[in-house]
Amino acid sequence: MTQVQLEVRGKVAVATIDNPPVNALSAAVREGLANAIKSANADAAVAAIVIASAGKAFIAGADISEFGQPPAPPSLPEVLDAIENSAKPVVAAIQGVALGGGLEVALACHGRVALPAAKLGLPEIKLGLIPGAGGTQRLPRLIGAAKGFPMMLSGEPISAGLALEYGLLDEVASSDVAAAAIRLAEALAAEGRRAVRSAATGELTEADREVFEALAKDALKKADGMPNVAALVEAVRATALPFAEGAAVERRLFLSLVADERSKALRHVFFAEREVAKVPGIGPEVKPREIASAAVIGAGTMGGGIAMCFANAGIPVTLIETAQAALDNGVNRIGAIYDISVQRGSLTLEAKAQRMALIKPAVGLAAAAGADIVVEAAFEEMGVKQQIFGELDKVAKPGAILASNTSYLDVPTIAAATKRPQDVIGMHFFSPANVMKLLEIVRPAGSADDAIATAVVLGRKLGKVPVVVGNGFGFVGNRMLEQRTRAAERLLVAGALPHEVDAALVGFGFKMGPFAMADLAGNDIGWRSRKARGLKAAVADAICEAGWFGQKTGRGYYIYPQGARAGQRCPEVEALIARISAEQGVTRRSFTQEEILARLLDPMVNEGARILEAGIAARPGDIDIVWINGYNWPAWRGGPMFWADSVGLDLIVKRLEALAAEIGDKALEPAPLLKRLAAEGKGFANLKG
Ligand code: T1G
Repeated sequence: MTQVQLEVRGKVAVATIDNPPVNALSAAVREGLANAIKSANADAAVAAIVIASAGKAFIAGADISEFGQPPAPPSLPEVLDAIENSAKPVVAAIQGVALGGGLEVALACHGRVALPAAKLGLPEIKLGLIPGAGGTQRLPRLIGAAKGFPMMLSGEPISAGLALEYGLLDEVASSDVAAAAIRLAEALAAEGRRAVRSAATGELTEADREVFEALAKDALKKADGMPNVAALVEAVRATALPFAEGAAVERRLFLSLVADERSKALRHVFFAEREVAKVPGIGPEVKPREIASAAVIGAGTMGGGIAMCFANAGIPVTLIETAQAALDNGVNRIGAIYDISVQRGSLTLEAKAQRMALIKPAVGLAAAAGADIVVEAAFEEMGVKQQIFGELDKVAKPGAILASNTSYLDVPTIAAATKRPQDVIGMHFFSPANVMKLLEIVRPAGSADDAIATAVVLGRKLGKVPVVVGNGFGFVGNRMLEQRTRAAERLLVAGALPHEVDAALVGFGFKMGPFAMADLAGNDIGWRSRKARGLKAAVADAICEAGWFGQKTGRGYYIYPQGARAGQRCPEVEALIARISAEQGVTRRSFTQEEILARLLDPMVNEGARILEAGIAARPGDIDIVWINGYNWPAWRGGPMFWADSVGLDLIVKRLEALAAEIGDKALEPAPLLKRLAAEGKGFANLKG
C-alpha cells in the first residue's frame, strides 16, 4: 500500500502521507511524495498542490532507523527540490508535529498552514546531527538566523503561534487544516504566484548575521566537544553562498555526522529509550490501575524527594513519619528545595504553594489507608522494611500497590511480610529523587502484571524513565556500580591515585569520577553497607576509619578547603594508599588513562552480561538507559553495552581474561554470554529483547 495517497479536490491535488505511527519519511514516503508532485504537475486539471498527513503527526522527520543503511532513492533533498521547483504552488497542511525532515518538507513548500496545537522544530542536534535536507539554509533565509539558529541549536520545537510570529507559518487554521491549505494553494495559483515567501531565495540582513555570529561564538564555547555544533555554525554561515552551494556544504557536513560514532550512539539511545517501555509479557491488554493518590513512608532525603515527584505531577501525597520532629524536618527540607527553584526562577511562589498543598504530612502508617500506591523509603534494613510492610498490609486499601524504594534488598522477602505479595514491587528512585530521571521498577516473580504496568505508566507521569528489572542484589545499576567501585579500589592498591582514576572517567565524559562522587555522597554510606555485608575494601575502609567521610567532613579521598566543591589531592591519603600497597605486598606501578578506563568499565560490562543471562534486564539497551539516566553515563557514548560493542567484545574478553589472571580473581573472567558473542563475532546489539 503506497504511503502517499493523491486525490484531487476541485483544482487542488492533495497528497496525504500515511505512514503510521508518526509519518517518518521512509523511502516509500519519499517516493510517494516525488510521484505525487510529478503527476500533479502533469495533470492540466490541477492548479495547485497540498501536502497533508493522516494520523497524529504531520511528519516526525527522516526515518532514523534508515541511517547507516545503503541510501534508498529518492533522497530527501531530491524530493524537496521537486517540491520547491514545482511549476504549481505547493502548500503544507500541518497538524501535530513537523520535525526534522518533516519541517524541511514544509520549508520547501511555497506556503505553510498549521493547526493551533501543531509543533514545528529541527531536533537533529539531539541525535548528534544537523538538519540534512536544506533546513540550515531555508529556515534562516525564511525567518532569519537570529531566530533560526537557536531553534536548530536547542532542537526544541516551537508552537504554531510563535511560528506564525516568526513568519515560518503563513496561517494558523482553527480547524480543518487541509481546507485552509487548499484555500491558500488556490489563492497562490489564482494570483499566478508560487510562493508566499520563498525559503530558498530569502537573504539574511547584515544585522541578522551579526546577531547570529554572536550566538554562534557562545554556542561554540559550550559545545562540549560535540562536532555537530561547529557543523551547524558552518552550515548556517553557508547561507551567504548561493542556495545550491550552501545546500552542498550542509549535505557534506550532515553525511560526515551520520557516520560519527557519537551520533550513532545518540540514535541508539533514541530507540533504546522507546524500547525500554515495552515490558516483555505485558502488552496493551494489561490495564494499569488508577493512581489518584499516593503515600510515602519516610520523610528523609529519599522519601521527601519521592513525595516531591508526586506533588510535581499534581498527585496528592501523604508523607508519613514515625515522629512529628522527623516529619517537620522532612517537610521543611522539601520547602527549602522548592525555594531554591523559586530563587532560580524555575518555579513561581504560587506553584510552590500548590505543590506543598498536595503534600499532606502525617504521623503513623494508618494515614496510608486511602492511598492507591504506597512507596516505602525507610531505613535500608530488611527488618525495618518487613515490619513496615506487615503493618501496611493491615492498613492499606485492597488493590493498593505497595512499593519499596530499596536500592538492593530482596523484594520477595519484603513481600513475604504481607498477605498480598502480588501487589508488592520495587520502585527504586535515584538520589536526588526529584531530579534523577531513572526509576528501576523491580518485578519480583509473583507480582501482578497490572501492578508493574501501573508503575511504568506512573513512572512516566512522574517524569521518570522507568526501566523494569528483575529482582536480584543491586538490581541493574547498583550491581554494575559495585563492580566499578571494586575496580577503582583495586587500581589504588595496584598503583593509581584517586585523581588519576577520576580523570580517566571525566575524560571519558562522566561529570565526576568514583572518588569525587564518593566524597560528595559520603564515604560512610559505602562503609556501612560493606560492614553489613562483611565485605572489606582496604583503602576505602581506612579512609573511613580516619573519619574522612568526604565533603561533609572537609576531607575524604581529597581535601576540601573552606568547604570548596572541588577537592585537592591529599598527601596523607596518597601515603595511606602506598602503605596499604606495601602491606599487601604489591609493587605499585603507573597506569595510563586507557588502562584505567578498561579496568573500570570492562568488569561493568561483564556484570551487564551476567544480568542479561539472568534475565534481570530484558535487553542490553535497557542497561544502557539505566546508566545514562541513573549514573550520568554520557549519552553520546551510548551506554555500557553499546560502548562494549564499539570497543569489540573480543578485545574486552581478552582484557578480562588477562585481568582475572593478574588479580587471581575468577569472578573477573568473562561471562559465558560475553564469550559466546565474542566468539561469534557479534555484539550485544545482536541480542533482541
Ligand atoms: N524515525 C523512525 N521512527 C520514529 C521516528 C523517526 N524519526 N520518530 C518516532 N519514531 C517511532 C518511535 O521509535 C516509536 O516506535 C514510535 O515512532 C512512536 O514514537 C533529514 C536527518 C514524533 C514527538 O528526531 O520526537 O529528520 O516504539 O514513542 O511519544 O534533517 O517520536 O512504537 O516501535 O516517541 O508520541 C528528526 C523523533 C529525525 C523526531 C512522537 N526527528 N521523534 O512522540 O511517540 S532526523 C526527530 C520524536 C531528520 C533530517 C534529519 C517523537 C514524536 P515504536 P514515540 P511520541
